[in-house]
Amino acid sequence: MVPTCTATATECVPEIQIITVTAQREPEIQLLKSCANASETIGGHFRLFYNDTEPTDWLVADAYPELLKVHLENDLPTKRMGEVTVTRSENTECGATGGYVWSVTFLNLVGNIPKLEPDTSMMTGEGANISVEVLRPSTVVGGTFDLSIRNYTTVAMPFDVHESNMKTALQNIGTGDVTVSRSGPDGQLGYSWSVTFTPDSDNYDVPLMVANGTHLTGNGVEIVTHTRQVGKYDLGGSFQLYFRDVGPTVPIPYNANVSTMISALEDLISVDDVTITRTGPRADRGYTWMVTFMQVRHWTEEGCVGMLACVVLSLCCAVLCCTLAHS
Ligand SMILES: [Ca+2]
Repeated sequence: MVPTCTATATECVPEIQIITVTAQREPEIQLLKSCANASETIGGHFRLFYNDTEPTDWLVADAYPELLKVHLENDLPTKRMGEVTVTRSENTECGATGGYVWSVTFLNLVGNIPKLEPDTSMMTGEGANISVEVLRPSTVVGGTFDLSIRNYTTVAMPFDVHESNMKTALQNIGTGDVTVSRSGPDGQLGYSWSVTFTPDSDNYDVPLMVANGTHLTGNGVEIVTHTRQVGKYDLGGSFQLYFRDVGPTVPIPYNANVSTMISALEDLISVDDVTITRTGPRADRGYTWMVTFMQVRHWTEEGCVGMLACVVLSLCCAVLCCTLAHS
């Protein structure tokens, strides 16, 4: 009877690395500047549109900042404006009387924020108008980045690169087969990508990708990579054997040579003499030992030597199984 022990890599763990782009939120500030032709006096009313919604109520041309705040926050449908702060100062660049600058800070809105659009048709004073300028834009991520692995660098990829394009860019620098999934964006248009490396015997614990974000734009923009799951593939570690419920043997390395295997088995009191042939390594670094029992203790009436039983000690992503080859 010849039990055969085979150590086989059956399931491996893919490496998963995460790339994340973030930026720091910075509230947008828009300036509303009222003016008219030189030596005119500004009066009447204006109102403001935001993002094509219904406008605010009509506001007096010299509206106090508190009044503008209340109307911006409450008049616009669905209150998408969120909270704002408003300050007001005289428009010293304006030659007319009654020109003001309102500074509106959007405390809640993120991403691309449309400009407020004034309706000045009810203002008085020749040439009366309100201009809008963005003093400080809300943070949004833009630009490009690249990734390096094993000193090979991808082409530059846009800040929102589609997963299939990132897959191609990575595979073009020799990563092997990868799958990419993108999530996001967050309020600042920052995305994150999860890259899964298909493990094979040469490529499983992949070096961490290095991200270069020097061409990304946005306040405090940052790109980081980290390993979510370390890839595993190869055999390693050791195992122990029992024979006729006797054991275990000393730990036997996953790649034990014939003499190591023989002495481990013959040290069992249930085994006197075995011969072993070893084949391998296979592509997964596993070996097969064919054990022929020349003499064992306590030959049973059935004449059966029984099965080798196995205990696996940290054989990485491998299953050690004993199979009966023939009797
Ligand atoms: Ca790794």
